Amino acid sequence: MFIMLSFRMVFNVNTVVAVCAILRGSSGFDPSSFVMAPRGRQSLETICLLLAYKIKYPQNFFMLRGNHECASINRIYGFYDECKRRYNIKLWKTFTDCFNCLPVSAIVDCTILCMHGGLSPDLTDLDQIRNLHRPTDVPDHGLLCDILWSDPDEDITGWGENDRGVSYTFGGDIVKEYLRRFSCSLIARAHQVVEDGYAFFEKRKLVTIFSAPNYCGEFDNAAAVMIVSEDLTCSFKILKPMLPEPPKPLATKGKLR
Ligand SMILES: [Mn+2]
Repeated sequence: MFIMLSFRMVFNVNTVVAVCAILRGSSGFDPSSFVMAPRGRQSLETICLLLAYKIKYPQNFFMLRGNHECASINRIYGFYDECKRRYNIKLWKTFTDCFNCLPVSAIVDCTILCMHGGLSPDLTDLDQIRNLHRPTDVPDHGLLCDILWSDPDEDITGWGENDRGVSYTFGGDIVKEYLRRFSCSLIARAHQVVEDGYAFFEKRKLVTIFSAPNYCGEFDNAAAVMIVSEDLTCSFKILKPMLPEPPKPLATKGKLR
């Protein structure tokens, strides 16, 4: 918790990074990443490994909060049950305290703005994020909620209603306007399953990255990690999804002659 709080709510990263977004139990990744979202099986192993990396490499490994790093959400989506089944409820409460301290945004080399969900109509200055107090729960509306919950929508201009019933959607015009406002060139976010593991939006001004293949066993999506080189070139490492097992050939009894 103290390590989390030592990073500002929006912090700067000036190094070569790999950006991961959304891992689940049994997903592999490199240290030096942005990561989030315990969901699915073996969430405990995943989050403990991430926290261990954070303790071992505090200046090279970064974690941002996602909408599931919130007691009311992971109470429902399996993390609470996993803590209770394998350990106890007190452990879940300790994780909640830890999640309430996570920063929510990072800026790579003053250029790539990272967050889990997206933009907020309440966001005019990044200092507003810096000034959010921690520990904090995720409120059901407002700036912090939007950063963790909002989604881009290529069919709209301006702000729209979000099907999730939480936060907003935003069009490409908003992406351009906010990038100009913050003097950034790319928004990197997660929060939506994308088939190839990554998907661009608004002429490469926003990228959705998803680093868990075959998400929750319900999707056959690939996973991706974005690598940002020293000269700020972005490339992607793709982990292909596992294909469903082919049907077994029918057993034949003896051969016909
Ligand atoms: Mn999410």
